[in-house]
Amino acid sequence: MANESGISLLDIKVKLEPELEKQLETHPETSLPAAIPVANPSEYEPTHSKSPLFYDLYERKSELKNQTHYCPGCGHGVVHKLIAEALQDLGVQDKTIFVSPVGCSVFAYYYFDVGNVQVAHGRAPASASAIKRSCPDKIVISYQGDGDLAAIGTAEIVHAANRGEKITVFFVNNGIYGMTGGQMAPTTMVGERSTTSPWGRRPSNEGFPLHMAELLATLEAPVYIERVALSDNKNIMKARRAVRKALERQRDGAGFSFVEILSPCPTIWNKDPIEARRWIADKMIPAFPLNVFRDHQPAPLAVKETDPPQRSVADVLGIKQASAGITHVNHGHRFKDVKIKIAGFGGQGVLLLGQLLIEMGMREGLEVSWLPSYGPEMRSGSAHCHVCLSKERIGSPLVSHPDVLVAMNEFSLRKFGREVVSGGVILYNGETVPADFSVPDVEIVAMPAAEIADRLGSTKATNIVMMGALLEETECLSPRTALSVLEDKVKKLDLLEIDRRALHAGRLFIDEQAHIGAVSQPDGFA
Ligand SMILES: Cc1ncc(C[n+]2csc(CCOP(=O)(O)OP(=O)(O)O)c2C)c(N)n1
Ligand code: SF4
Repeated sequence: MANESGISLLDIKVKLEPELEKQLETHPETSLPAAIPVANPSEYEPTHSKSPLFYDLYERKSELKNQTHYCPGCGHGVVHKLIAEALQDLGVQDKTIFVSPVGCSVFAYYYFDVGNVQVAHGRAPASASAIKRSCPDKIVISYQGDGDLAAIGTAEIVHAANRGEKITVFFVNNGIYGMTGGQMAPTTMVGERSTTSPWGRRPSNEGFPLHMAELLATLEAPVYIERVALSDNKNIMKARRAVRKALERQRDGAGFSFVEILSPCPTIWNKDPIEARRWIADKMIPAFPLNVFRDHQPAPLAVKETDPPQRSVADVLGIKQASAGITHVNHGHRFKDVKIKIAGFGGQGVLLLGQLLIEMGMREGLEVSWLPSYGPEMRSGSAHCHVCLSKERIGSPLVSHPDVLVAMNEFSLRKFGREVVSGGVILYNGETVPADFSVPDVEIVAMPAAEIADRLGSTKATNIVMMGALLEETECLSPRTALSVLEDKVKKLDLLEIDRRALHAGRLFIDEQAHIGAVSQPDGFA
């Protein structure tokens, strides 16, 4: 084991040998010297030191500063070391991205001095896939426990492997949920006790353990799959080679590589570190045989594939490029940011209205966000969306307290009306505001938008009537931009004509009817 200066005790002992002998002569009654002289680190050349892949300092709370996050004898530390040394030898520290999920494995980000991303429970292979596809030159590692990978994340790992994502997955299998105190994992062995299988795992009740390496080896795409164990030094050296090989495969641009590591969890197993290692050898290896299940170079694809067309994101999404398409509007934006909530039933164009607004915002050079929210019943179930238009970067797309609420029905008015900020506006699609409803210091405009749209030729245009009203009432975006967005988005000419008139009608309603005696905000928006 290395001390803080990276010099092993063995090195010190060798260098001190003559000194020790002299002291033993003067104190023959003890086998230890009276005082071991303090070694001067500058006199020694370290033969073994901490991998530079690890941070110099492991940050911990002051009362825990002398220990790592891992329990004594935990396998995570050993696996960390093997990975760090392999990355160092491959010279890929600066291009490695480590994806840590939930469980004791999450602590990896306190130790590895590489790019670190933390993701939701079980989702590491999905996130790692996205990262690798966006940054194909990076080495992307998904580091997962067995609860994480084989329970909550079963789908993610199977599909990432099946797609042959060019990532490396290190699967630390300790047969239990470590971090949460020892619940049964999919890998818990038959007869093994856990807090949720106190009588031992029974196949009749909890099913058989999942063998992930074997399961993934039934798929065509993976290029390398091996199971190794941290039971003794010999097996640790095999694990070292497996870790290295998996990373080399990724470096060489091959496909999905996976190393399952049988690893001790002395704390939950209630064993000391030595017993825990012995238990791996005696119990786990027979149940999870060590093997190379797959080791081949990627075979040429049987089906000829054409490269996807290289198009910009804006082009694929049908968005006009911000710089090319910015419309310079006369009024300028008088607000820093506007938060809008649009709510109603599915089918009322609630989500679409939000999308149209952010498209307009983009064309006017604003930062925008749109967050939809709807239940399982999209059509006729309730739906709402959050829209932010801002001159600055948007921190969160969630709108808890809107400046403007567009309530497409009474249910939404009652549900979200009281969230509107003081000085804000509610645009309500209804003849009149219900007598028993009011919000202090908020302007409520009731307008029969559905009727207006119906008269114009289609109730489908109700949302566009509301949009016209919103633009006129708040002046947050230019009607000219609205028209150009509608012209681009609405393909049916007859519907486009109705939408044009609906936009105009909504604006007119605010100008000629709603504003008689209504109060506008001094600067458009507070
Ligand atoms: C979505 C979600 N569900 C459950 C949890 C609680 N949780 C935290 S860690 C953990 C178990 C992790 O076990 P494992 O993946 O085996 O890792 P280990 O701690 O043994 O390394 C669970 C269930 C959570 N954080 N998030
Ligand atoms: S609970 Fe188990 S897996 Fe977690 S740090 Fe402790 S020994 Fe390691």
